[in-house]
Amino acid sequence: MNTILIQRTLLTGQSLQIVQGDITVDEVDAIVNAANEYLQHGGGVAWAILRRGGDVIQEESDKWVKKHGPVLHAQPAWTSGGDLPAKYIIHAVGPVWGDGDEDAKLADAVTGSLRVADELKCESISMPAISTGIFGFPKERAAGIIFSSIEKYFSEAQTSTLKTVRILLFDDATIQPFLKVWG
Ligand code: AR6
Repeated sequence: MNTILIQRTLLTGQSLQIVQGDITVDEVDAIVNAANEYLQHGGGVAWAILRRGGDVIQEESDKWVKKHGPVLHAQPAWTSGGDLPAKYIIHAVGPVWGDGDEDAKLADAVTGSLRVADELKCESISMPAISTGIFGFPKERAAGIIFSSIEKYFSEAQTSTLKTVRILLFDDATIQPFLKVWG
């Protein structure tokens, strides 16, 4: 079961939540996958999404890359949710720690995901701790960037269908730094 640990209402009206649990069972319009640029969902949260959501997610991902090329940080891809409760999966590519310009790339992946969710007219979205697993981004630093990018996105958006943004965290080693940065 996914549990809200803490939440607040942004100045722009959306509810921002930190939720403990498993993103693959979250009942939202869209979940974000922490993907790589070729959408080869072999490990981490991507693997968990594929396992529960079915092969159709990899098939749709392969078609996307064939059509559009490798996925850019600022322009996430999207597929159906397959067998997941979520209608859509937004495949965001975060930076690999050490590749350079990581903070800006992570911010792009977060705001890009929110923009795609708005294009898909979603009211709710869940996002994992992008880049903080296999890609090695330091967790506290990622938390600060993820929170501030979300606020910046809404403060700059003309309109948004989004009402709820859930930061969906799986493990204690990630939850603690995110709660610390939250304040
Ligand atoms: N629900 C929510 N969060 C989860 C779940 C889950 N079911 N499972 C893991 N996490 P990672 P990255 C957390 O490594 O660092 C893949 O191979 C996990 O604990 O999934 O962006 C992709 O295909 C961590 O906090 O993503 C890419 O090649 C967070 O999700 C590469 O890994 C992100 O960890 C992307 O690496």
